[in-house]
Amino acid sequence: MSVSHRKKLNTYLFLNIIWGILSLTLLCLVLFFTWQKERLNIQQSLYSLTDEIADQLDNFIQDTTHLLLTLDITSSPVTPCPPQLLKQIQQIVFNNPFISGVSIRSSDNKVHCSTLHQETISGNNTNHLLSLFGPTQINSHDKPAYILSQRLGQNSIAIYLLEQIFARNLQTSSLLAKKVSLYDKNTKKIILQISRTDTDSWRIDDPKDYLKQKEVHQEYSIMRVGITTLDNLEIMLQADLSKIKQITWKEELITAVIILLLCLSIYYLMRFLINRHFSFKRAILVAMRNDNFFPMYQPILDTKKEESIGAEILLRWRTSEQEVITPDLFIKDLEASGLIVHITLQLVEKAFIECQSLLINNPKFHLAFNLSSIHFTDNNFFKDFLSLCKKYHIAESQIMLEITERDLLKQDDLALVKTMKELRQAGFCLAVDDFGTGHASISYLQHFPFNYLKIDQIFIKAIGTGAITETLNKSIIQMAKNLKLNIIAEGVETFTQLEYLQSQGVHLMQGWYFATAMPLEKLIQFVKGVHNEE
Ligand code: G
Ligand code: G
Ligand code: MN
Repeated sequence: MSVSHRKKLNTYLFLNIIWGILSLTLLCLVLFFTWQKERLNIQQSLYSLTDEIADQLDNFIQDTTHLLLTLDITSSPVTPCPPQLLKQIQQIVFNNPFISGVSIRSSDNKVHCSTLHQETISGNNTNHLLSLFGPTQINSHDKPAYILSQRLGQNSIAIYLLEQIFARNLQTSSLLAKKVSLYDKNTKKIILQISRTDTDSWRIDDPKDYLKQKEVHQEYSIMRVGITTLDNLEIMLQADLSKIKQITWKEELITAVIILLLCLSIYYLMRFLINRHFSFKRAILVAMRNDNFFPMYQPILDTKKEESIGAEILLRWRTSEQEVITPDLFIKDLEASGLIVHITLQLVEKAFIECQSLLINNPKFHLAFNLSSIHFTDNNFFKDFLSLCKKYHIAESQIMLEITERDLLKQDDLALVKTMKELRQAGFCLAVDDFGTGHASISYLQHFPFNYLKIDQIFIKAIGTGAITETLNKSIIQMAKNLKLNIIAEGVETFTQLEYLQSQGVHLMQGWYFATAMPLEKLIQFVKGVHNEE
Protein backbone atom coordinates (compact mmCIF):
# COMPACT_ATOMS: atom_id res chain seq x y z
CA MET A 1 0.00 0.00 0.00
CA SER A 2 2.69 2.48 1.03
CA VAL A 3 4.85 1.37 -1.89
CA SER A 4 1.93 1.88 -4.23
CA HIS A 5 1.22 5.24 -2.58
CA ARG A 6 4.84 6.31 -3.01
CA LYS A 7 4.75 5.16 -6.62
CA LYS A 8 1.62 7.23 -7.15
CA LEU A 9 3.27 10.32 -5.60
CA ASN A 10 6.36 9.81 -7.77
CA THR A 11 4.18 9.51 -10.84
CA TYR A 12 2.42 12.73 -9.88
CA LEU A 13 5.75 14.51 -9.40
CA PHE A 14 6.94 13.26 -12.77
CA LEU A 15 3.67 14.29 -14.36
CA ASN A 16 3.90 17.79 -12.82
CA ILE A 17 7.44 18.36 -14.04
CA ILE A 18 6.86 17.04 -17.56
CA TRP A 19 3.56 18.87 -17.82
CA GLY A 20 5.12 22.13 -16.58
CA ILE A 21 8.00 21.98 -19.04
CA LEU A 22 5.84 20.99 -22.00
CA SER A 23 3.14 23.58 -21.24
CA LEU A 24 5.68 26.38 -20.84
CA THR A 25 7.45 25.44 -24.08
CA LEU A 26 4.16 25.21 -25.91
CA LEU A 27 3.02 28.55 -24.51
CA CYS A 28 6.27 30.30 -25.50
CA LEU A 29 6.26 28.82 -28.98
CA VAL A 30 2.63 29.64 -29.68
CA LEU A 31 2.95 33.16 -28.28
CA PHE A 32 6.06 33.75 -30.36
CA PHE A 33 4.34 32.60 -33.54
CA THR A 34 1.19 34.59 -32.75
CA TRP A 35 3.32 37.67 -32.20
CA GLN A 36 5.17 37.13 -35.49
CA LYS A 37 1.92 36.54 -37.33
CA GLU A 38 0.30 39.59 -35.78
CA ARG A 39 3.32 41.73 -36.68
CA LEU A 40 3.11 40.58 -40.27
CA ASN A 41 -0.62 41.28 -40.34
CA ILE A 42 -0.06 44.77 -38.99
CA GLN A 43 2.72 45.44 -41.50
CA GLN A 44 0.33 44.32 -44.20
CA SER A 45 -2.45 46.61 -42.96
CA LEU A 46 0.00 49.50 -42.63
CA TYR A 47 1.14 48.94 -46.18
CA SER A 48 -2.44 48.91 -47.50
CA LEU A 49 -3.24 52.02 -45.50
CA THR A 50 -0.23 53.91 -46.83
CA ASP A 51 -1.02 52.75 -50.34
CA GLU A 52 -4.56 54.07 -49.94
CA ILE A 53 -3.28 57.49 -48.90
CA ALA A 54 -0.86 57.52 -51.84
CA ASP A 55 -3.77 56.71 -54.17
CA GLN A 56 -5.86 59.46 -52.62
CA LEU A 57 -3.12 62.01 -53.23
CA ASP A 58 -2.51 60.67 -56.74
CA ASN A 59 -6.18 61.13 -57.59
CA PHE A 60 -6.18 64.67 -56.27
CA ILE A 61 -3.10 65.57 -58.32
CA GLN A 62 -4.58 64.02 -61.44
CA ASP A 63 -7.86 65.90 -60.96
CA THR A 64 -5.98 69.14 -60.50
CA THR A 65 -3.79 68.71 -63.58
CA HIS A 66 -6.87 67.81 -65.59
CA LEU A 67 -8.10 71.38 -65.10
CA LEU A 68 -5.22 72.54 -67.28
CA LEU A 69 -6.45 70.59 -70.28
CA THR A 70 -9.05 73.28 -70.93
CA LEU A 71 -6.38 75.96 -71.47
CA ASP A 72 -5.70 77.28 -74.99
CA ILE A 73 -1.98 77.03 -74.82
CA THR A 74 0.50 76.23 -77.54
CA SER A 75 3.93 74.73 -77.15
CA SER A 76 5.65 78.01 -78.14
CA PRO A 77 6.34 80.75 -75.54
CA VAL A 78 3.28 82.82 -74.68
CA THR A 79 4.67 86.35 -74.73
CA PRO A 80 2.93 88.58 -74.14
CA CYS A 81 0.13 86.91 -72.24
CA PRO A 82 -2.93 86.60 -74.46
CA PRO A 83 -5.90 88.16 -72.64
CA GLN A 84 -7.95 85.09 -73.46
CA LEU A 85 -5.48 82.81 -71.63
CA LEU A 86 -5.32 85.11 -68.62
CA LYS A 87 -9.07 85.01 -68.44
CA GLN A 88 -9.04 81.22 -68.52
CA ILE A 89 -6.57 80.89 -65.69
CA GLN A 90 -8.50 83.47 -63.65
CA GLN A 91 -11.57 81.35 -64.25
CA ILE A 92 -9.81 78.25 -62.92
CA VAL A 93 -8.79 80.07 -59.72
CA PHE A 94 -12.27 81.46 -59.31
CA ASN A 95 -13.97 78.08 -59.74
CA ASN A 96 -11.59 76.07 -57.53
CA PRO A 97 -11.27 77.63 -54.10
CA PHE A 98 -8.39 75.34 -53.15
CA ILE A 99 -6.25 76.92 -55.89
CA SER A 100 -4.64 80.17 -54.75
CA GLY A 101 -3.16 81.02 -58.07
CA VAL A 102 -1.97 79.91 -61.50
CA SER A 103 0.98 81.25 -63.41
CA ILE A 104 2.50 80.44 -66.78
CA ARG A 105 6.15 80.93 -67.46
CA SER A 106 8.53 80.12 -70.26
CA SER A 107 11.61 77.92 -70.21
CA ASP A 108 13.79 80.91 -69.27
CA ASN A 109 11.71 81.14 -66.12
CA LYS A 110 9.99 84.40 -67.02
CA VAL A 111 6.45 84.79 -65.84
CA HIS A 112 4.11 85.73 -68.65
CA CYS A 113 0.64 85.12 -67.33
CA SER A 114 -0.27 85.00 -63.66
CA THR A 115 -3.25 85.47 -61.38
CA LEU A 116 -0.90 86.47 -58.59
CA HIS A 117 0.44 89.95 -57.94
CA GLN A 118 3.70 88.69 -56.76
CA GLU A 119 5.76 85.66 -57.79
CA THR A 120 7.75 84.14 -55.01
CA ILE A 121 9.51 81.18 -56.42
CA SER A 122 12.26 80.91 -58.86
CA GLY A 123 14.50 78.19 -60.19
CA ASN A 124 11.79 75.60 -60.58
CA ASN A 125 13.37 74.30 -63.74
CA THR A 126 13.03 70.59 -63.92
CA ASN A 127 13.07 67.92 -66.55
CA HIS A 128 9.98 66.26 -65.19
CA LEU A 129 6.63 66.83 -66.78
CA LEU A 130 5.00 67.21 -63.41
CA SER A 131 6.67 68.28 -60.18
CA LEU A 132 5.82 69.65 -56.80
CA PHE A 133 7.63 72.35 -54.86
CA GLY A 134 7.09 73.77 -51.47
CA PRO A 135 6.37 74.90 -48.98
CA THR A 136 6.53 78.49 -50.03
CA GLN A 137 4.85 81.73 -49.05
CA ILE A 138 2.61 83.50 -51.53
CA ASN A 139 2.22 86.61 -49.45
CA SER A 140 4.23 87.14 -46.31
CA HIS A 141 1.17 86.88 -44.04
CA ASP A 142 -0.39 83.88 -45.79
CA LYS A 143 -0.17 80.21 -44.87
CA PRO A 144 2.41 78.20 -46.79
CA ALA A 145 1.49 76.94 -50.24
CA TYR A 146 2.75 74.24 -52.62
CA ILE A 147 3.36 74.63 -56.29
CA LEU A 148 2.36 71.92 -58.69
CA SER A 149 4.24 72.56 -61.90
CA GLN A 150 3.22 71.03 -65.21
CA ARG A 151 5.44 71.41 -68.30
CA LEU A 152 3.66 72.04 -71.63
CA GLY A 153 6.17 72.35 -74.51
CA GLN A 154 8.36 75.36 -73.73
CA ASN A 155 5.99 76.66 -71.10
CA SER A 156 5.33 75.49 -67.64
CA ILE A 157 2.18 76.09 -65.67
CA ALA A 158 2.40 76.44 -61.89
CA ILE A 159 -0.64 75.86 -59.71
CA TYR A 160 -0.44 77.31 -56.19
CA LEU A 161 -2.18 75.03 -53.74
CA LEU A 162 -2.81 75.79 -50.10
CA GLU A 163 -1.12 73.66 -47.49
CA GLN A 164 -4.48 72.57 -46.00
CA ILE A 165 -5.56 71.08 -49.29
CA PHE A 166 -2.55 68.79 -49.32
CA ALA A 167 -2.97 68.03 -45.63
CA ARG A 168 -6.58 67.00 -46.25
CA ASN A 169 -5.46 64.54 -48.91
CA LEU A 170 -3.00 62.89 -46.52
CA GLN A 171 -5.65 62.09 -43.91
CA THR A 172 -6.99 58.64 -43.11
CA SER A 173 -9.74 57.50 -40.79
CA SER A 174 -7.73 54.46 -39.62
CA LEU A 175 -6.77 54.72 -35.96
CA LEU A 176 -3.57 52.80 -36.70
CA ALA A 177 -1.99 55.91 -38.25
CA LYS A 178 -0.32 58.46 -36.00
CA LYS A 179 1.58 60.67 -38.44
CA VAL A 180 1.45 60.95 -42.22
CA SER A 181 4.22 62.75 -44.07
CA LEU A 182 5.00 63.74 -47.62
CA TYR A 183 8.67 62.94 -48.19
CA ASP A 184 10.89 64.24 -50.97
CA LYS A 185 13.42 61.58 -51.89
CA ASN A 186 15.59 64.01 -53.83
CA THR A 187 16.13 66.48 -51.03
CA LYS A 188 15.68 63.77 -48.36
CA LYS A 189 13.32 66.07 -46.54
CA ILE A 190 9.78 65.93 -45.33
CA ILE A 191 7.83 68.70 -47.00
CA LEU A 192 4.54 68.30 -45.17
CA GLN A 193 3.44 66.32 -42.16
CA ILE A 194 0.17 65.84 -40.30
CA SER A 195 -0.45 64.22 -36.89
CA ARG A 196 -3.50 62.77 -35.23
CA THR A 197 -4.56 64.84 -32.22
CA ASP A 198 -5.91 63.54 -28.91
CA THR A 199 -9.43 64.21 -30.17
CA ASP A 200 -8.75 62.07 -33.25
CA SER A 201 -8.73 64.95 -35.70
CA TRP A 202 -5.67 65.86 -37.79
CA ARG A 203 -3.37 68.86 -37.48
CA ILE A 204 -0.51 70.12 -39.64
CA ASP A 205 2.83 69.71 -37.88
CA ASP A 206 5.39 72.38 -37.34
CA PRO A 207 8.61 71.53 -39.29
CA LYS A 208 10.46 71.11 -35.99
CA ASP A 209 8.15 68.15 -35.19
CA TYR A 210 8.87 66.37 -38.47
CA LEU A 211 10.16 62.82 -38.24
CA LYS A 212 13.93 62.64 -38.00
CA GLN A 213 16.06 61.05 -40.72
CA LYS A 214 17.16 58.35 -38.32
CA GLU A 215 13.58 57.38 -37.48
CA VAL A 216 12.61 57.32 -41.13
CA HIS A 217 15.18 54.64 -41.83
CA GLN A 218 15.06 52.59 -38.68
CA GLU A 219 11.61 52.54 -37.17
CA TYR A 220 9.73 49.37 -38.11
CA SER A 221 6.49 51.24 -37.47
CA ILE A 222 7.16 53.51 -40.47
CA MET A 223 5.83 52.48 -43.86
CA ARG A 224 6.75 54.21 -47.15
CA VAL A 225 4.90 54.06 -50.46
CA GLY A 226 5.75 56.09 -53.57
CA ILE A 227 3.34 58.39 -55.43
CA THR A 228 2.74 57.46 -59.05
CA THR A 229 2.19 60.94 -60.45
CA LEU A 230 5.18 62.51 -58.71
CA ASP A 231 8.08 60.11 -58.66
CA ASN A 232 10.26 62.02 -56.23
CA LEU A 233 7.60 61.91 -53.54
CA GLU A 234 6.67 59.24 -51.05
CA ILE A 235 3.90 58.93 -48.49
CA MET A 236 5.34 58.00 -45.12
CA LEU A 237 3.05 56.67 -42.46
CA GLN A 238 4.02 56.31 -38.84
CA ALA A 239 1.84 53.82 -36.99
CA ASP A 240 0.54 54.36 -33.50
CA LEU A 241 2.67 51.90 -31.52
CA SER A 242 0.36 51.95 -28.52
CA LYS A 243 -2.57 50.89 -30.74
CA ILE A 244 -0.46 48.14 -32.33
CA LYS A 245 0.60 46.90 -28.92
CA GLN A 246 -3.01 46.95 -27.81
CA ILE A 247 -4.04 44.76 -30.75
CA THR A 248 -1.12 42.35 -30.35
CA TRP A 249 -1.60 42.08 -26.61
CA LYS A 250 -5.25 41.27 -26.99
CA GLU A 251 -4.40 38.53 -29.49
CA GLU A 252 -1.59 37.20 -27.28
CA LEU A 253 -3.85 37.20 -24.24
CA ILE A 254 -6.60 35.24 -25.99
CA THR A 255 -4.03 32.74 -27.30
CA ALA A 256 -2.44 32.39 -23.87
CA VAL A 257 -5.83 31.72 -22.25
CA ILE A 258 -6.67 29.07 -24.87
CA ILE A 259 -3.29 27.37 -24.44
CA LEU A 260 -3.58 27.44 -20.65
CA LEU A 261 -7.07 25.94 -20.77
CA LEU A 262 -5.82 23.26 -23.14
CA CYS A 263 -2.83 22.46 -20.93
CA LEU A 264 -5.05 22.35 -17.85
CA SER A 265 -7.48 19.93 -19.46
CA ILE A 266 -4.57 17.72 -20.51
CA TYR A 267 -3.27 17.89 -16.94
CA TYR A 268 -6.59 16.85 -15.42
CA LEU A 269 -7.05 14.12 -17.98
CA MET A 270 -3.61 12.71 -17.14
CA ARG A 271 -4.36 12.94 -13.42
CA PHE A 272 -7.64 11.17 -13.99
CA LEU A 273 -5.93 8.37 -15.92
CA ILE A 274 -3.20 7.98 -13.30
CA ASN A 275 -5.80 7.91 -10.55
CA ARG A 276 -7.85 5.33 -12.39
CA HIS A 277 -4.79 3.23 -13.04
CA PHE A 278 -3.74 3.30 -9.39
CA SER A 279 -7.22 2.74 -8.02
CA PHE A 280 -7.75 -0.21 -10.39
CA LYS A 281 -4.36 -1.66 -9.52
CA ARG A 282 -5.05 -1.15 -5.81
CA ALA A 283 -8.43 -2.85 -6.12
CA ILE A 284 -6.81 -5.85 -7.87
CA LEU A 285 -4.05 -6.05 -5.27
CA VAL A 286 -6.63 -5.97 -2.47
CA ALA A 287 -8.69 -8.65 -4.24
CA MET A 288 -5.59 -10.82 -4.64
CA ARG A 289 -4.71 -10.46 -0.95
CA ASN A 290 -8.28 -11.19 0.11
CA ASP A 291 -8.43 -14.22 -2.15
CA ASN A 292 -11.37 -12.82 -4.11
CA PHE A 293 -10.58 -14.56 -7.41
CA PHE A 294 -12.04 -18.03 -7.86
CA PRO A 295 -12.61 -20.61 -10.60
CA MET A 296 -15.88 -21.61 -12.26
CA TYR A 297 -16.07 -24.66 -14.49
CA GLN A 298 -17.77 -25.06 -17.83
CA PRO A 299 -18.02 -28.71 -18.96
CA ILE A 300 -16.77 -29.84 -22.37
CA LEU A 301 -18.64 -32.87 -23.78
CA ASP A 302 -18.18 -35.68 -26.22
CA THR A 303 -21.67 -35.76 -27.75
CA LYS A 304 -21.05 -39.10 -29.44
CA LYS A 305 -20.13 -40.91 -26.23
CA GLU A 306 -22.46 -38.64 -24.24
CA GLU A 307 -19.91 -37.92 -21.53
CA SER A 308 -17.94 -35.00 -20.12
CA ILE A 309 -14.35 -35.03 -21.22
CA GLY A 310 -13.21 -31.95 -19.34
CA ALA A 311 -14.01 -28.46 -18.08
CA GLU A 312 -12.77 -25.01 -18.97
CA ILE A 313 -11.71 -22.93 -15.95
CA LEU A 314 -13.28 -19.47 -16.12
CA LEU A 315 -12.03 -16.76 -13.80
CA ARG A 316 -14.48 -14.91 -11.53
CA TRP A 317 -13.98 -11.97 -9.12
CA ARG A 318 -16.16 -11.71 -6.05
CA THR A 319 -16.15 -8.08 -4.84
CA SER A 320 -16.44 -7.02 -1.22
CA GLU A 321 -20.14 -6.34 -2.00
CA GLN A 322 -20.48 -10.04 -2.93
CA GLU A 323 -20.99 -9.13 -6.56
CA VAL A 324 -19.47 -11.60 -9.05
CA ILE A 325 -17.66 -9.95 -11.95
CA THR A 326 -16.88 -11.82 -15.19
CA PRO A 327 -13.44 -11.42 -16.79
CA ASP A 328 -14.58 -9.60 -19.94
CA LEU A 329 -14.81 -6.50 -17.69
CA PHE A 330 -11.29 -6.66 -16.28
CA ILE A 331 -9.14 -9.16 -18.19
CA LYS A 332 -7.66 -6.55 -20.57
CA ASP A 333 -6.62 -4.27 -17.67
CA LEU A 334 -5.31 -7.27 -15.79
CA GLU A 335 -3.14 -8.24 -18.73
CA ALA A 336 -1.96 -4.66 -19.20
CA SER A 337 -0.96 -4.39 -15.53
CA GLY A 338 0.97 -7.68 -15.70
CA LEU A 339 -0.91 -8.99 -12.65
CA ILE A 340 -2.62 -11.66 -14.75
CA VAL A 341 0.30 -14.09 -14.33
CA HIS A 342 0.07 -14.08 -10.57
CA ILE A 343 -3.72 -14.36 -10.62
CA THR A 344 -3.59 -17.31 -13.04
CA LEU A 345 -1.26 -19.14 -10.65
CA GLN A 346 -3.71 -18.46 -7.79
CA LEU A 347 -6.54 -19.75 -9.97
CA VAL A 348 -4.60 -22.86 -11.04
CA GLU A 349 -3.77 -23.74 -7.42
CA LYS A 350 -7.41 -23.34 -6.35
CA ALA A 351 -8.64 -25.47 -9.24
CA PHE A 352 -6.04 -28.17 -8.47
CA ILE A 353 -7.04 -28.27 -4.81
CA GLU A 354 -10.75 -28.43 -5.67
CA CYS A 355 -10.48 -30.92 -8.53
CA GLN A 356 -7.81 -33.26 -7.19
CA SER A 357 -10.19 -36.18 -6.48
CA LEU A 358 -12.31 -35.51 -9.58
CA LEU A 359 -9.22 -35.85 -11.74
CA ILE A 360 -8.06 -39.02 -9.96
CA ASN A 361 -11.51 -40.61 -10.32
CA ASN A 362 -11.78 -39.66 -14.00
CA PRO A 363 -8.36 -40.18 -15.57
CA LYS A 364 -9.60 -39.08 -19.01
CA PHE A 365 -11.07 -35.83 -17.67
CA HIS A 366 -9.07 -32.64 -18.29
CA LEU A 367 -9.01 -29.06 -16.97
CA ALA A 368 -8.58 -26.30 -19.56
CA PHE A 369 -6.89 -23.03 -18.56
CA ASN A 370 -6.90 -19.83 -20.61
CA LEU A 371 -3.45 -18.36 -21.10
CA SER A 372 -2.40 -15.22 -22.92
CA SER A 373 0.85 -14.38 -24.69
CA ILE A 374 1.97 -12.63 -21.48
CA HIS A 375 2.17 -15.98 -19.70
CA PHE A 376 4.60 -17.19 -22.34
CA THR A 377 6.88 -14.18 -22.01
CA ASP A 378 6.97 -14.35 -18.21
CA ASN A 379 10.18 -16.00 -16.98
CA ASN A 380 8.70 -17.82 -14.02
CA PHE A 381 5.15 -18.71 -14.98
CA PHE A 382 5.76 -22.22 -16.35
CA LYS A 383 8.29 -23.05 -13.63
CA ASP A 384 5.68 -22.19 -10.99
CA PHE A 385 2.95 -23.91 -12.97
CA LEU A 386 4.94 -27.18 -13.17
CA SER A 387 5.67 -27.03 -9.43
CA LEU A 388 1.92 -26.77 -8.77
CA CYS A 389 1.26 -29.83 -10.99
CA LYS A 390 3.86 -31.73 -9.01
CA LYS A 391 2.66 -30.49 -5.64
CA TYR A 392 -0.94 -31.64 -6.29
CA HIS A 393 0.01 -34.76 -8.29
CA ILE A 394 -1.87 -33.67 -11.39
CA ALA A 395 -1.12 -35.68 -14.52
CA GLU A 396 0.10 -33.52 -17.42
CA SER A 397 -2.31 -35.27 -19.82
CA GLN A 398 -5.21 -33.95 -17.71
CA ILE A 399 -4.28 -30.31 -18.35
CA MET A 400 -5.21 -28.35 -21.46
CA LEU A 401 -3.73 -24.92 -22.09
CA GLU A 402 -5.72 -22.60 -24.34
CA ILE A 403 -4.22 -19.65 -26.16
CA THR A 404 -6.33 -17.50 -28.45
CA GLU A 405 -5.51 -17.30 -32.13
CA ARG A 406 -5.25 -13.48 -31.88
CA ASP A 407 -2.57 -13.73 -29.18
CA LEU A 408 -0.39 -16.00 -31.31
CA LEU A 409 0.09 -13.22 -33.83
CA LYS A 410 1.30 -10.80 -31.13
CA GLN A 411 4.27 -12.99 -30.31
CA ASP A 412 7.65 -13.86 -31.67
CA ASP A 413 6.50 -17.32 -32.80
CA LEU A 414 9.90 -18.99 -32.43
CA ALA A 415 10.00 -18.40 -28.67
CA LEU A 416 6.34 -19.38 -28.41
CA VAL A 417 6.81 -22.58 -30.43
CA LYS A 418 9.82 -23.59 -28.33
CA THR A 419 7.89 -23.37 -25.05
CA MET A 420 4.87 -25.09 -26.59
CA LYS A 421 6.93 -27.99 -27.86
CA GLU A 422 8.39 -28.50 -24.38
CA LEU A 423 4.88 -28.48 -22.93
CA ARG A 424 3.60 -30.99 -25.46
CA GLN A 425 6.59 -33.23 -24.85
CA ALA A 426 5.83 -33.10 -21.13
CA GLY A 427 2.33 -34.41 -22.00
CA PHE A 428 0.15 -31.31 -21.74
CA CYS A 429 -2.66 -30.67 -24.24
CA LEU A 430 -2.53 -27.42 -26.19
CA ALA A 431 -5.57 -25.77 -27.77
CA VAL A 432 -5.85 -22.84 -30.14
CA ASP A 433 -8.79 -20.84 -28.73
CA ASP A 434 -11.31 -18.61 -30.55
CA PHE A 435 -10.31 -20.17 -33.86
CA GLY A 436 -11.39 -18.12 -36.89
CA THR A 437 -11.18 -14.70 -35.25
CA GLY A 438 -7.44 -14.18 -35.72
CA HIS A 439 -7.34 -14.81 -39.48
CA ALA A 440 -4.17 -16.87 -39.14
CA SER A 441 -3.48 -19.09 -42.15
CA ILE A 442 -3.31 -22.88 -41.98
CA SER A 443 0.39 -22.87 -42.82
CA TYR A 444 1.03 -20.43 -39.97
CA LEU A 445 -0.97 -22.50 -37.45
CA GLN A 446 0.84 -25.67 -38.52
CA HIS A 447 4.04 -24.29 -36.96
CA PHE A 448 2.49 -24.70 -33.55
CA PRO A 449 2.27 -28.08 -31.78
CA PHE A 450 -1.45 -27.81 -30.94
CA ASN A 451 -3.54 -30.95 -30.56
CA TYR A 452 -6.92 -29.24 -29.99
CA LEU A 453 -8.75 -26.46 -31.76
CA LYS A 454 -11.73 -24.51 -30.39
CA ILE A 455 -13.98 -22.96 -33.07
CA ASP A 456 -15.08 -19.50 -31.96
CA GLN A 457 -18.66 -18.93 -30.80
CA ILE A 458 -19.49 -16.43 -33.55
CA PHE A 459 -19.39 -19.18 -36.17
CA ILE A 460 -21.52 -21.53 -34.05
CA LYS A 461 -24.02 -18.74 -33.34
CA ALA A 462 -24.42 -18.16 -37.07
CA ILE A 463 -25.66 -21.70 -37.70
CA GLY A 464 -29.27 -21.54 -38.93
CA THR A 465 -29.43 -17.73 -38.98
CA GLY A 466 -28.67 -17.14 -42.65
CA ALA A 467 -25.99 -14.60 -41.67
CA ILE A 468 -22.83 -14.25 -43.75
CA THR A 469 -20.85 -15.89 -40.96
CA GLU A 470 -23.04 -19.00 -41.38
CA THR A 471 -21.68 -19.58 -44.86
CA LEU A 472 -18.19 -19.41 -43.37
CA ASN A 473 -18.94 -22.37 -41.11
CA LYS A 474 -18.19 -25.10 -43.59
CA SER A 475 -14.87 -23.55 -44.57
CA ILE A 476 -13.92 -22.93 -40.92
CA ILE A 477 -14.70 -26.57 -40.07
CA GLN A 478 -12.83 -27.69 -43.21
CA MET A 479 -9.83 -25.56 -42.22
CA ALA A 480 -9.90 -27.05 -38.73
CA LYS A 481 -10.07 -30.57 -40.18
CA ASN A 482 -7.14 -29.81 -42.49
CA LEU A 483 -5.11 -28.95 -39.41
CA LYS A 484 -5.81 -32.53 -38.20
CA LEU A 485 -6.58 -31.40 -34.67
CA ASN A 486 -9.34 -32.46 -32.29
CA ILE A 487 -12.12 -29.94 -32.83
CA ILE A 488 -14.17 -28.46 -29.99
CA ALA A 489 -17.13 -26.25 -30.89
CA GLU A 490 -17.66 -23.42 -28.41
CA GLY A 491 -20.87 -21.60 -27.50
CA VAL A 492 -23.33 -24.29 -28.60
CA GLU A 493 -26.75 -23.02 -27.50
CA THR A 494 -29.35 -24.86 -29.59
CA PHE A 495 -30.26 -28.31 -30.82
CA THR A 496 -30.00 -27.05 -34.41
CA GLN A 497 -26.38 -26.12 -33.80
CA LEU A 498 -25.71 -29.49 -32.17
CA GLU A 499 -27.25 -31.37 -35.10
CA TYR A 500 -25.43 -29.33 -37.69
CA LEU A 501 -22.08 -29.79 -35.97
CA GLN A 502 -22.60 -33.54 -35.69
CA SER A 503 -23.52 -33.71 -39.37
CA GLN A 504 -20.18 -32.05 -40.08
CA GLY A 505 -18.36 -34.60 -37.94
CA VAL A 506 -17.73 -32.29 -34.96
CA HIS A 507 -18.56 -34.09 -31.72
CA LEU A 508 -16.67 -32.25 -28.97
CA MET A 509 -18.76 -29.33 -27.75
CA GLN A 510 -19.06 -26.72 -25.04
CA GLY A 511 -21.92 -24.29 -24.50
CA TRP A 512 -25.01 -23.22 -22.67
CA TYR A 513 -27.06 -25.90 -24.44
CA PHE A 514 -25.32 -28.35 -22.12
CA ALA A 515 -24.11 -26.27 -19.20
CA THR A 516 -23.00 -22.79 -18.22
CA ALA A 517 -19.99 -22.11 -15.98
CA MET A 518 -20.63 -23.71 -12.56
CA PRO A 519 -19.01 -24.22 -9.17
CA LEU A 520 -17.19 -27.48 -8.37
CA GLU A 521 -20.06 -29.25 -6.56
CA LYS A 522 -22.30 -28.88 -9.61
CA LEU A 523 -19.51 -29.94 -11.91
CA ILE A 524 -19.01 -33.18 -9.94
CA GLN A 525 -22.73 -33.95 -10.28
CA PHE A 526 -22.70 -33.01 -13.96
CA VAL A 527 -19.78 -35.32 -14.67
CA LYS A 528 -21.63 -38.14 -12.88
CA GLY A 529 -24.47 -37.60 -15.35
CA VAL A 530 -26.87 -35.73 -13.04
CA HIS A 531 -27.94 -32.82 -15.28
CA ASN A 532 -29.58 -30.15 -13.17
CA GLU A 533 -32.07 -28.18 -15.25
CA GLU A 534 -31.92 -24.80 -13.49
O1 G B 1 -15.69 -16.18 -18.09
P1 G B 1 -16.30 -15.66 -19.27
O2 G B 1 -17.31 -16.56 -19.47
O3 G B 1 -16.97 -14.34 -19.18
O4 G B 1 -15.01 -15.35 -20.19
C1 G B 1 -14.74 -14.12 -20.79
C2 G B 1 -13.40 -14.11 -21.45
O5 G B 1 -12.38 -14.17 -20.47
C3 G B 1 -13.17 -15.28 -22.40
O6 G B 1 -12.51 -14.75 -23.57
C4 G B 1 -12.23 -16.16 -21.66
O7 G B 1 -11.37 -16.79 -22.56
C5 G B 1 -11.48 -15.20 -20.77
N1 G B 1 -11.03 -15.83 -19.53
C6 G B 1 -11.78 -16.48 -18.63
N2 G B 1 -11.00 -16.94 -17.63
C7 G B 1 -9.72 -16.57 -17.92
C8 G B 1 -8.46 -16.75 -17.30
O8 G B 1 -8.34 -17.36 -16.25
N3 G B 1 -7.37 -16.25 -17.90
C9 G B 1 -7.44 -15.58 -19.06
N4 G B 1 -6.32 -15.09 -19.61
N5 G B 1 -8.63 -15.36 -19.70
C10 G B 1 -9.75 -15.88 -19.14
O1 G C 1 -12.54 -16.99 -25.12
P1 G C 1 -13.11 -18.23 -24.50
O2 G C 1 -13.41 -19.28 -25.52
O3 G C 1 -12.28 -18.78 -23.41
O4 G C 1 -14.50 -17.81 -23.96
C1 G C 1 -15.31 -18.55 -23.20
C2 G C 1 -16.44 -17.61 -22.98
O5 G C 1 -17.57 -18.07 -23.67
C3 G C 1 -16.83 -17.42 -21.58
O6 G C 1 -17.16 -16.08 -21.42
C4 G C 1 -18.10 -18.24 -21.47
O7 G C 1 -18.94 -17.75 -20.45
C5 G C 1 -18.69 -18.05 -22.81
N1 G C 1 -19.63 -19.06 -23.24
C6 G C 1 -19.50 -20.40 -23.08
N2 G C 1 -20.55 -21.05 -23.62
C7 G C 1 -21.36 -20.11 -24.16
C8 G C 1 -22.59 -20.15 -24.87
O8 G C 1 -23.18 -21.19 -25.13
N3 G C 1 -23.09 -18.96 -25.26
C9 G C 1 -22.49 -17.81 -25.00
N4 G C 1 -23.06 -16.69 -25.42
N5 G C 1 -21.34 -17.72 -24.34
C10 G C 1 -20.76 -18.87 -23.92
MN1 MN D 1 -11.21 -20.41 -23.69
